[in-house]
Amino acid sequence: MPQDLLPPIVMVFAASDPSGGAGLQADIMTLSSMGCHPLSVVTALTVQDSAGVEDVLAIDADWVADQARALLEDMSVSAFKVGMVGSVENIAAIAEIISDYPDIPLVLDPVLSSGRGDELASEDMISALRELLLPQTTLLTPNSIEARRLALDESNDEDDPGLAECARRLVGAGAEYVLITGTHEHTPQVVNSLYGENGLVRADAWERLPGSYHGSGCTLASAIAANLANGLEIAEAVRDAQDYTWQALENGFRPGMGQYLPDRFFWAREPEPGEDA
Ligand code: PXL
Repeated sequence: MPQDLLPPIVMVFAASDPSGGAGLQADIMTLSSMGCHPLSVVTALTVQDSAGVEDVLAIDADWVADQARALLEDMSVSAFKVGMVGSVENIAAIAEIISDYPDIPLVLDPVLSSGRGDELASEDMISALRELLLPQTTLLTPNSIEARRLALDESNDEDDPGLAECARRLVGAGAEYVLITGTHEHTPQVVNSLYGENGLVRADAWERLPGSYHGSGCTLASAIAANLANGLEIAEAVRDAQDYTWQALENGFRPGMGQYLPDRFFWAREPEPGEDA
């Protein structure tokens, strides 16, 4: 294959979700479905099913750093994506590596808890994300709950200042752009809002789907990373990735007794014209 026909390469730092719903597996499927080649650096292992997370084992930070360094000395990456990190030490290791590649876009999905509410990040990890990774982030993709947790000063019991103000603070803390997803807001449609240094850049409203999904945030953040790696500008990357994610959710399936999983390869299972659905 000629070198200029290489698929764009995206390095993800994420935790294994053996259910294939969220985490590293969601990232690998999404990036592959969108024409990229994923490099997968494991930050933690989890024990979980489609309902929730039972246990987490963080990988040693030296192992996280070694997995990434070996690949980065061998290949050129077009984007980084960071999901669940596992420990404060892992955040420090990832931040140090990414600081050596200031021109490569970084999508940071701040995974703080599972869909069921299992805690996946401690307060120390939230502080470390804010201090070490936010200043290097091209696009932060919190849901509205994560945006409030990252932006609010919990020490002085502040009232909710609204999502636009949370975004303003997160940009102030160093993120170039912030996409706050609105699934958890009590609105008829799901409204996802992209903010930059001058405030709102775009807002997209989507029909609210009836199911409860495992891995929608990972899918969206990876789809954006794929689009950035494919050369799209941020607003277009965000819009197109929402469209892809919405279709993956609409085609979601329920393999167990818990949540629905997105079908990141919905296009491969669509009937051909003339074929019965
Ligand atoms: O959806 C966030 C997420 C990311 N990564 C892993 C997870 C989860 C949610 O459960 O388990 C490994």
